[in-house]
Amino acid sequence: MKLLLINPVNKKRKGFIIDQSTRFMPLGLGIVAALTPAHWELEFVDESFEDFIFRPADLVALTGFTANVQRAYEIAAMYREAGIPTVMGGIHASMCPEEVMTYVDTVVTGEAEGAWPAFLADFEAGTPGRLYEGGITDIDAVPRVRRDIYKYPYIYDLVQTSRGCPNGCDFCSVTQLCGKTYRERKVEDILDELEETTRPMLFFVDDNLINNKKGAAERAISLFKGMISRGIRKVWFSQAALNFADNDEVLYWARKSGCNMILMGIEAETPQALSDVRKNLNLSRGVDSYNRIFRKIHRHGIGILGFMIFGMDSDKEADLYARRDFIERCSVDSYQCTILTPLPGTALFHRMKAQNRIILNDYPADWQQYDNTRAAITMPNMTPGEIESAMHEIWLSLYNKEAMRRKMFRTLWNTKSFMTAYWAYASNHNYGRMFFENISLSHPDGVDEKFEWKHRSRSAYLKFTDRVIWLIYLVSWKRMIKRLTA
Ligand code: B12
Ligand code: SF4
Repeated sequence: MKLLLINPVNKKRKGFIIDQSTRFMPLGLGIVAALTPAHWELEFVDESFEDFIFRPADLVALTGFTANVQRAYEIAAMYREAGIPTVMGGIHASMCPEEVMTYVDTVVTGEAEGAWPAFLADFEAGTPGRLYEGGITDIDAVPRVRRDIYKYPYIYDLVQTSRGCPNGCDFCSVTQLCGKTYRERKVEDILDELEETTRPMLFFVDDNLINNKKGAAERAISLFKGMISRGIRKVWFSQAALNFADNDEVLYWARKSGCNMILMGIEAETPQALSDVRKNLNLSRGVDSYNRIFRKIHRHGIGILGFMIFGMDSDKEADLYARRDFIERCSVDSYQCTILTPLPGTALFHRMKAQNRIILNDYPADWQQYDNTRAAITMPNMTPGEIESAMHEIWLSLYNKEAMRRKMFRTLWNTKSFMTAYWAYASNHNYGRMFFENISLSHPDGVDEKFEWKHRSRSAYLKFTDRVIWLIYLVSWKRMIKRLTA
């Protein structure tokens, strides 16, 4: 019996995966593979690397973000036409099971651990059901990810050390998908898994690496120390909240074990905008704490990738530009600047639906636009056209080469780390690619593929900093790459 595992990718929105460094292994399918008995032959296809073409199988399993689901349905249609059964799980299937069921034979909601074995047993017995609810799994029952399926040249290994989040922010589906309590894997088990990883880069995909449970900081420290004592040498990244900076020992050991950058939900710089999206975590710390926190993290050589949201209910055009100015001024090193989007299953989605404010509502076709770069809802103070065109200007001003260079040199100054400065710079390029997908060609003053202004001659600043970068390269780059790949 052959099981085909597929990660579909939206054909219209490929900006984020143009660069190899932003093609990530779908960890969920590695878990599905691990839960599948050995008598099944497995084949995995990731559309971030190759366009899918039909290939024979006995069962086809799909995963999918909302923005990719239309493509999942196209692939499922090929197989249904050929009479081959299809099953889909993951975030979109969990939030919209009724819709998904019209396109595939079986839907699995929630975590695969609680449903996949039962589904496969029914399938093998010739009696597969239409819907299986995996719910929330006992964290000790999570199997080791089958990493042998990831045959593509991903740059990062992905590892998850915990699941869940109690915060339930308005725009986020994590609490609905992963539950309200943090479930933590045992440190020894994580270290064993880390020893199986092969890539020099590592991304801990936890939503909050240092959660608010008692002992979370000690757990993190023992993980980082364990990485060092077992000789697990990685350059790593993770998501965390503002409390990441609370404990100097955490920061010290994080850096020592290879932490390069922390991805953090900053969202906004004013209490009003934060309370619009119920970002209570940041409200409780206060927006005045941001810079102190960033400085503390920087002192350990670690960079900050700030997630920022534009288009809160109270936002007027001037507020969007004020947020842009805050990003330029504050010391976040890399920035993801998205438009508030009502992802299905979130509190925001339900509220917007009840208020009849969703304008991208021709489902499933419109799901393709739910990648946080489009105005999907109406706003009290701006029209969708106004917010989109303001965002185009904001993206152009933040992700052109001069702006990104300025940030890079500031990162270098703040962290004293070339590696951190380089990754922050590279991440900004990656986000630039994602945001410019719609606009760089059409905008009269847009930027070219090198992120430089199309109709302006190269600035003296760029010419000068090119030389500086070249010098840095000569002195330290090769040494660093060698150390990284040793
Ligand atoms: C890591 C991560 C990323 C990474 C890597 C993504 C990747 N390819 O893996 C990066 C940083 C690139 C990323 C980017 C984005 N992300 Co993201 N990301 C996550 C995060 C934090 C963890 C995902 C993960 O690996 N989990 C661990 C695995 C094991 O869990 P899992 O995939 O859910 O799989 C389990 C179940 O879902 C199920 N399952 C999954 N697939 C299947 C298939 C079958 C057949 C079955 C039976 C079961 C099953 O079983 C698995 C095991 O229990 C989630 C939040 C979260 N906690 O889920 C957000 C999340 C998935 N991201 C989200 C979003 C919106 C984005 C962005 C669009 C944001 C943006 N604008 O930048 C981009 C999209 C970029 C792109 N074009 O791909 C949303 C998706 C919401 C939605 N409805 O689509 C989430 C849920 C966060 C949120 N805000 O709500 N993301
Ligand atoms: S945004 Fe972060 S803190 Fe808020 S619910 Fe999602 S994962 Fe939790």
